[in-house]
Amino acid sequence: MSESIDVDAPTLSRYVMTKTRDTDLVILMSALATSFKLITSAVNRAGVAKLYGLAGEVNSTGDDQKKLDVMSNDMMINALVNSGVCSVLVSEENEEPIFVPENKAGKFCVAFDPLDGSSNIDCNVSVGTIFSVYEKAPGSKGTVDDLLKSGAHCVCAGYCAYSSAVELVFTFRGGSVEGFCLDPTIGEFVHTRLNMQFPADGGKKIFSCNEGNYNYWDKPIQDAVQEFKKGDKPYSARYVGSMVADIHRTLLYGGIYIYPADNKNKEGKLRCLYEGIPMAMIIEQAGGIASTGLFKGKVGRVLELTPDDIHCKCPIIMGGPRDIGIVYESYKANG
Ligand code: AHM
Ligand code: MG
Repeated sequence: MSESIDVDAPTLSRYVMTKTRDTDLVILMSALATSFKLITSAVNRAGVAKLYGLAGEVNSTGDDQKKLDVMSNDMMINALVNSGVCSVLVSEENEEPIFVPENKAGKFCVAFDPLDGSSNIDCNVSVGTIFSVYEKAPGSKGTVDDLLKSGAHCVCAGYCAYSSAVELVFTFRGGSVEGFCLDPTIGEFVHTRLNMQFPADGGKKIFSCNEGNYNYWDKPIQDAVQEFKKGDKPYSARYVGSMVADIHRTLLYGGIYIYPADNKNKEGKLRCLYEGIPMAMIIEQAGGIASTGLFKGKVGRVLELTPDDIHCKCPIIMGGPRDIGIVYESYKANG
């Protein structure tokens, strides 16, 4: 029998069912996986189906919406509302939260960026979906307060990268980080990366940031980035401009990813609830560090932030001790 045919495929649903007896969580993960497959199909067919370009609307943060943004958002909302296990949905593409009708409501609240990296859509560069999941407080009918909690309350977080392959990476609270590839021949996510770990030695010497913003950064961040470029063997610069792709590479290869606060954007650019917290949970549960850098008077963890608005932003500095240490040293040196 051919070795490439797996008669015992370790699928996503099998993994989830072995990790939890919570059937609502099994249903939720299945609904999320369905939406990722639908988004994959739209992204793959974007050229032939004429899905590139603007939809003519702006989203919650004032960005122009692309046709694929809108479509991916609808795919996620439809899958999650009809799963019967969600009460509140927060999407980057919707200014207001979405409340699931009572007859379909369940215990989860999900925040997501349906298609992150929109600026890369039309030139066929990797994009991704990012999500975080919370549970309603006992007795709550489902309000935004069920989501406006620190990362310590996040029960599941992950991302799906749409690239040369489609990869889903997620973690349950307190658990390991696991990776699944979409096998197009069976239409299922298959477990391909077990217990993903941030490289213990810091991994490849890579820094990833939008250096075009250099003049807006504060001095400690400027100095740290200069430090990465010093010496005979300077770090390599790698920046896709799609957070999912940049974080996926950072998790697999190591290095540091930086989107700091700056003079123009005092809170950074990335959204706390559906970009910062889920990625921080992945990086930390894989053994890395997810810091805000200096933010609101202190240097803290992204997972300690409590969002005060569903679309609020936070600075993000993620990597291992070797490289985050260089940023911390720079804060010390600059007083
Ligand atoms: P988006 O949610 O509108 O796509 O913006 C988020 C994206 C991230 O994926 C990426 O890391 C960042 O914006 C890039 O920003 P910049 O173009 O300022 O470097
Ligand atoms: Mg986005």
